[in-house]
Amino acid sequence: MGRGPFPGPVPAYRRYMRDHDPRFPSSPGFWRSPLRGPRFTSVLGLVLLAGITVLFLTGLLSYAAYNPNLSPVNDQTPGKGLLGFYLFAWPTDPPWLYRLTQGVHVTLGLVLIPVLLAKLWSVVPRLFTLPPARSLAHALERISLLLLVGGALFEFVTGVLNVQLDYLFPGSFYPLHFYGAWVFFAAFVAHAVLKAPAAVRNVRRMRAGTEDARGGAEEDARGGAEGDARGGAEGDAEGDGLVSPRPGAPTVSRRGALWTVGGGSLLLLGTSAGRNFDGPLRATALLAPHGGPEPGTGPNGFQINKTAAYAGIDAAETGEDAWRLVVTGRTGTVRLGRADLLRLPLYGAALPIACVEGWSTSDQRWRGVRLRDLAALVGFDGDPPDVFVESLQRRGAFRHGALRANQVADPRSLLALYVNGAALSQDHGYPARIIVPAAPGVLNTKWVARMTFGDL
Ligand SMILES: Nc1nc2c(c(=O)[nH]1)N[C@H]1C(S)=C(S)[C@@H](COP(=O)(O)O)O[C@H]1N2
Ligand SMILES: [Mo]
Repeated sequence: MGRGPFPGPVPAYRRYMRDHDPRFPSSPGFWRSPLRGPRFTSVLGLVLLAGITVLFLTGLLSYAAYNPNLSPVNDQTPGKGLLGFYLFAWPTDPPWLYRLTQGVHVTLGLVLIPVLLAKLWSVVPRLFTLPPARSLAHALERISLLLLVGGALFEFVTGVLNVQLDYLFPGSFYPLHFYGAWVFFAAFVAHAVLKAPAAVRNVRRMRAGTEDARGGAEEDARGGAEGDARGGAEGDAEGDGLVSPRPGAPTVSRRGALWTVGGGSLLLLGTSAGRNFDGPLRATALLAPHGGPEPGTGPNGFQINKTAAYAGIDAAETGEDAWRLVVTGRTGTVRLGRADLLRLPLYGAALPIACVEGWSTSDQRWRGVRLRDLAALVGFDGDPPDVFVESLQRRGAFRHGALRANQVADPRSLLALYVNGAALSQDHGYPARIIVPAAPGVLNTKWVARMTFGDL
């Protein structure tokens, strides 16, 4: 085996060469790392099984948090049909709920990158296996793997581009990541159901300690052989064809390689997690666009998503004379200047901003008019409905959002005029912005111009 090309034009010879000549990636002998094998792949696979399940669930929660059913704006995914389901109205308690779920979604997604890459590396010989399909079943399995690998890369790449590059494609990210998630997760479930039992067995055997002392290639080879003896798919499906038949000298032990992957993940954790905290901790989020130092000090010195300049908000439109809030409801329309709002009862609420991009602030002390009091001004006493909020902003994303009745009813949901004892700064939404407990930051519309209460 593997001693060089077989001469001859006979197709059977060629096939033999293809499968046995180590110069071809389709031959197992081409792949020489002694790290590859069922155990290495299984450990990484089980980490991904747990991690990606959490990513999927927190992703679904984020979807639900967008109030996807409220027309006309929050979720405009075309043709979402049944996939647009969600199971409950997003609650307003605990107020840090979205900060937690989305912080976990984004941070965990980043942390899993080294694990995903190592897992793909560990099974890359399979990509080259020839013939591409031995049977219909085999063909279907390989297509499902294509969806699995393609889906994983797609979801991770779109996710990273979105959180790191400050919305590279704000309009299209949402449906792309949404549909990609369903394709990826369907393939992921099929794969996990097929492979998890063998992976668990492989890791158990590893735990049983047979490998640690001796390490590396020899063990994997034996593991693979054992599996084969017990009959391929059942025994060592994860290890099939992964163990190099002619391993090179080890440059790192399998344990060392796992530590390297884990170290990469820890590094990403250490340079990402800080985006969910304030002050010195945020400065540790070296990799995050919304990490780094706070934008200035003082009452308004906390993270800003889009500045007034970016959003094209002209100071002339927000001045006392120019700005009017237009509130519409059952009994008609009222127009209120900032001075009118200040004459209404004002309330305080300590609430965070938690962005879909996985950064958040700790609680800020907001002060303003309760949303339910505004609803009452236009004929909704006691039982406020949904509301559609529009900003002064004329172009770009996030300039409007729909809030559900339970969010309007919460006494902590405010049209905020002050934060931390000072008037809102232009960048934080002066003269007035929405702040709702537990809602994604994107629903906290800044520079509010118009609120329409009623069934959406
Ligand atoms: N009009 C308007 N409101 C907006 C946005 C925007 O771009 N325009 N960004 C939203 C997003 S995505 C977030 S996370 C929060 C951030 O609020 P902050 O900039 O005050 O921290 O504002 C929301 N409100
Ligand atoms: Mo956001």
